[in-house]
Amino acid sequence: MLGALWRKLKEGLSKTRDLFAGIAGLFTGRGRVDENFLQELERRLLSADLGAGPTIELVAQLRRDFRDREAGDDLKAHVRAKLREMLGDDDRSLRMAQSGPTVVLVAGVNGSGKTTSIAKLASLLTRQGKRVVVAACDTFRAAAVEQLAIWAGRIGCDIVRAQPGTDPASVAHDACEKAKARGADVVIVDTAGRLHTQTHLMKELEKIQRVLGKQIPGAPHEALMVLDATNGQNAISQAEQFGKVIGATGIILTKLDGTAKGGAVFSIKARTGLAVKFAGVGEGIEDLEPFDPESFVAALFD
Ligand SMILES: Nc1nc2c(ncn2[C@@H]2O[C@H](COP(=O)(O)OP(=O)(O)OP(=O)(O)O)[C@@H](O)[C@H]2O)c(=O)[nH]1
Ligand SMILES: [Mg+2]
Repeated sequence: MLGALWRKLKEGLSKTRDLFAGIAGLFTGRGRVDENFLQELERRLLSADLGAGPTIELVAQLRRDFRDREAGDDLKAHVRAKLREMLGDDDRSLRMAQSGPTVVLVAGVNGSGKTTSIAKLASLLTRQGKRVVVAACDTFRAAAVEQLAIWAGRIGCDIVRAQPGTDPASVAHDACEKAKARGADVVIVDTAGRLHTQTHLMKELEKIQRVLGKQIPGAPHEALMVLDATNGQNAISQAEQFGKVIGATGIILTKLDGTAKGGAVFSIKARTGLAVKFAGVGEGIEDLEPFDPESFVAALFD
C-alpha cells in the first residue's frame, strides 16, 4: 500500500526524482555492466547525494556480482532493493510514554524547520484525537513564540509561552505541569536553533532535558533532530555530532520537496545510525508524513 507520502513525494520530490530517473535510465540502455557503466552509475549516485560510503558500497557490490552482465531490469530491481535495505527496518513510530504525557523534544540548527515541523506534528496528532501541548522554549526571539502561537491557534492545541528572555527550562517545566493538569497526551517542545559547537546553548538544551525528566518520568521520550534536506551531506555531518550530544532518538527530515538532495535519506542512517521518523514535504500544515522507506523508494524509482 502506497500512501500519502508516495503521492506527495511524487509531486514534491521532482528534483530528486529527476536525478533518480537518470539513474534508473542507465538500466534501460541495455548496455553491459563494465567499468564505464559503473563509473557513470557512481557519478550519478553521488550527484543525487547518496553519500560516499553508501555509493562506494553499492558500486563495489555490483562490480562483484553483475560485472559484464547486461544492465537490464534485474539490475534495476537489485539496486532498488539495495536502496530499500539501506533505509533499515527501524520502528519509526513515536515512542509513547507508558502512562501520562509523552514528551517530544525538538532540536536542530537555525532555520532547519523545527517550529514548522512541530506545528505539523501537533496537527497530525490532534487529528488522531490526541491532546497536544506545545512549549515555546525558543524564548530568544518574540517572533519565534508568536510563530508557534499562531500555529497553535489554527490547530486548536494548547501552548505554554513566556516573555522573551525567560529561561527556556522554566517554560519546559510549566508545559509539563500544564500537560499533567490537563491530562494531555503529548507535549512537544520547540527550541531555539543552535550549533553543536555552541557549548552554552548545548548546556541550555541539557538543562531543558533535565527539567523535563524531573517533571515527567522518562521524558523526553523522543529527542527529534530536525535536518534540512537541502543541506545534503553538510546537514548529516552536523547531525552526527549534534545527535550524540542530545541523545537523539530520530530525525525529522524537512524540505524534501524543494531539493535534488533527497538521496541524503540513504546516508543519514549510515552516518548517524538514526532513522528518519518524519519527512517534511512542503510548507503547509499537512505537509508532514510519517516516513515510510517503501513509499520513498517507490516514489524515486517507479
Ligand atoms: N518547502 C518547505 N519549506 C519548509 C519545510 N519545513 C519548513 N520549511 C520552511 O523553512 C523555513 C524555516 O522554518 P522554521 O520552522 O521557522 O525553522 P526553525 O528551525 O524553527 O528556525 P529557527 O527557529 O529560526 O531556528 C520556513 O519558511 C518554513 O516554511 C518543508 O518541509 N518544505
Ligand atoms: Mg523556530
